[in-house]
Amino acid sequence: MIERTFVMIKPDAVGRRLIGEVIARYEAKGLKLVGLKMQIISRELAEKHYAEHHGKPFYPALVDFITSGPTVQMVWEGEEAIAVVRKINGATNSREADIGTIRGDFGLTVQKNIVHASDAAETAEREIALYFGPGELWDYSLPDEAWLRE
Ligand code: 3AN
Repeated sequence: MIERTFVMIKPDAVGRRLIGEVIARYEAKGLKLVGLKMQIISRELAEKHYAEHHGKPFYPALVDFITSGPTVQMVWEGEEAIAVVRKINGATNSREADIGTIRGDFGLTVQKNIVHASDAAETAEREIALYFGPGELWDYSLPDEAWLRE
């Protein structure tokens, strides 16, 4: 099934000049970029985004971190895009993430783990709506799509 998923490149990866490396992984896989922006997110938005983690010990540091510098917001589309992107990203703890994944190749910590991606269809819908207005996502075709769909 063709899905859309929300991905955010976190301040550590922007600071380490890894934006291109991250985007290249999703493009090489065959996913299609349908929305893209860069912003330093407000505390209010960060708190909405991470509402499910409210009350956990790492929550205050997580909100501090995600608002500490520029981030890149994206929506990627493709066959089972939600699960595929999570696989490309690797495990939350970058030290345990498999080599070959984004976190496994570029990260060393749990919190500063390069990327965020939606973990389920409902989350993807909620997160996309949190960061993108309806006029900011693009429907378009690419000539290789027949090779990348079931
Ligand atoms: P994922 O991003 O892999 O879905 P979640 O949803 O469990 O992971 O956690 C959201 C974010 O919170 C993680 N990306 C990471 O930055 C941070 N985080 C999760 N667990 C911890 C932890 N034990 N210590 C510090 N930060 C954490």
